[in-house]
Amino acid sequence: MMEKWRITQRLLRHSSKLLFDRPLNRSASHISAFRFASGHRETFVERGLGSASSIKYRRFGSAATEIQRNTSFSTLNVDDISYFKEILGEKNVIQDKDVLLNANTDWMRKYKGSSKLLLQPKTTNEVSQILKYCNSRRLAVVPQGGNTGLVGGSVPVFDEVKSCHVIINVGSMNNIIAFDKVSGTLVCEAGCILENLVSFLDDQGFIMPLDLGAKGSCQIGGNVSTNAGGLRLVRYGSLHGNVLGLEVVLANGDVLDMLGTLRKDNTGYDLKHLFIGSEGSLGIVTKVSILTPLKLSSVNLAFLACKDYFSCQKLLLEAKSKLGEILSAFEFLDNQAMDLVRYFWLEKLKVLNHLEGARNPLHSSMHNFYVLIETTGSNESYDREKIEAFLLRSMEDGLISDGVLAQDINQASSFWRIREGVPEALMKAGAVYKYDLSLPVEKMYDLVEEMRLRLGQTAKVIGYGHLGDGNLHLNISAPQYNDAIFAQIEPYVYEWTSKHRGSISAEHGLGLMKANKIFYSKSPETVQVMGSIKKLLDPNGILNPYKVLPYLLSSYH
Ligand code: FAD
Ligand code: 2HG
Ligand code: ZN
Repeated sequence: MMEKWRITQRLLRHSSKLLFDRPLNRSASHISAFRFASGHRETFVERGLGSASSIKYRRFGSAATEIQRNTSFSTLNVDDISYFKEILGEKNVIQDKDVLLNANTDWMRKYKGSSKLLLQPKTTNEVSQILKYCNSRRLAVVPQGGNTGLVGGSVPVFDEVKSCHVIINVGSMNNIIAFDKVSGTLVCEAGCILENLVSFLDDQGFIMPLDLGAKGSCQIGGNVSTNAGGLRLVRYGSLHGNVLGLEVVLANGDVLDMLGTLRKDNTGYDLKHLFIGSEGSLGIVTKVSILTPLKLSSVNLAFLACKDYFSCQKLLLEAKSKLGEILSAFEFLDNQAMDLVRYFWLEKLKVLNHLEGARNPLHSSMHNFYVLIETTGSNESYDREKIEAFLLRSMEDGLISDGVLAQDINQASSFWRIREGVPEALMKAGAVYKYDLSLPVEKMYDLVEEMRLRLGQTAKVIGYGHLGDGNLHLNISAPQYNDAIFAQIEPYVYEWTSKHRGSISAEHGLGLMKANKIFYSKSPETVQVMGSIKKLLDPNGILNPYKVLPYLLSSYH
């Protein structure tokens, strides 16, 4: 059996390298190059509602969001622009149409606002002055980071008639403030791009405790504000555990200095947690202090095939018990996801004239499921032996039908590229209805199968995600957004998730997409307390309106 395993490795090493090699240092352009390529459908509906000003709402197929404009916001005027220019300087007050088009459109091209103003502050003091001013003028504000969010939280909602939204991006606040090697504590400004922090830490012999496919564009402030999960949460835990401190500017301009670097601090309420995952609805994160793990020398990555979902589950249990402390990622994708990503790469390679050798890393044409298992430890021979013994045993037990262990870092990167390429492939494939669910692992894939039965041939149902964390990314891909398809999906997916005591947002947040769906995962009493906190910290409701909380709790007329 070991021989079969080794032969598989030899066979596959070559073919996978041909197709999936990528530069090790993925730059921001890796993400942004494909950002605005797929089309989207949008409809505008205008209705007069008696005495209120006419209410206009935008409906984007799958978003199908119908919200009422908060009429208490002011309209942006020339005096406002002059004030912003005075405090930020001309070049940081952006009115350029092309730049604004990007800032108004989300990564999926599904949500689109039409704000006329993007502000790029360079210091906390500037953020404070902007917010103080916007609050006194009742100008709505959308905090934006790398704009890679997947729930419509990072772009404005209204503005076609009445220009009242100001986009604030702290991307120019991108300095590393301090790094302490003994404790592994990094303190930096919120606009630092995640991948730049990874590179900085790499030189110091450390890593970031989070990793995600959007690392080339997303900012640490955005990561904190969404409580991003990602590929290594199974090992390093969530940002609620890793973030040691924050500096946050409140709606009224007050600066909350909670930028501690201590592991332990039980002096009353730990308010930073309110801002982790609050999606820009309570304040703007300007600085972050985060605990970073040491970079360990031995990393192994296996790309495996499983015949059914039950085997994936058993493999997870086995990996937890046999790989124990060295397990650092456990991801899965089904054959529909693999198909999509393979097609996507084929198309790209066709363009590049490199079609030869195009296939997935496992030589037989198709398997039902694929699993990536990564280990990270400090002893190369011991770790290698451990993972090889685990793989051999799992093959003998029939949990793995085929597999390959990466032979070098380039090959490992090429395997990750397949997994990380799924969102991009989905975005390129047409319309996508995206659901990010926390569910008990044993139930998780039942939903994918049920959705396939419900939708028949009308759409492709794709299941993949962070199996090690019980996080399913259910994606439904169709040529175009279509109300009939949408009616088959919602509210069914949310009801199903709620029935199984899951969460309708495992890691992407609620944004605009799910602000009104919060009750599927939170009790009315809990949501009421959230509303009270929102009102306390942002009494005029200027911060990221229409997002996160149901409309009536976040807008006060
Ligand atoms: P944005 O998209 O700009 O904003 C997201 C939200 O945070 C918005 O509500 C915004 O108002 C708010 N915000 C941004 N910056 C600030 C700030 N400084 N202060 C206050 N509020 C702020 N997510 C995961 O959790 N795990 C994944 O594995 C993952 N993989 C992804 C892969 C791809 C290819 C893509 C496109 C996205 C992925 N995401 C993933 C989603 C997204 O990248 C994360 O949510 C990320 O953390 C968003 O960071 P950002 O800087 O782009 O924030
Ligand atoms: C990932 O894990 C991201 O790749 C995106 O969270 C998930 O596309 C999605 O649904
Ligand atoms: Zn994810």
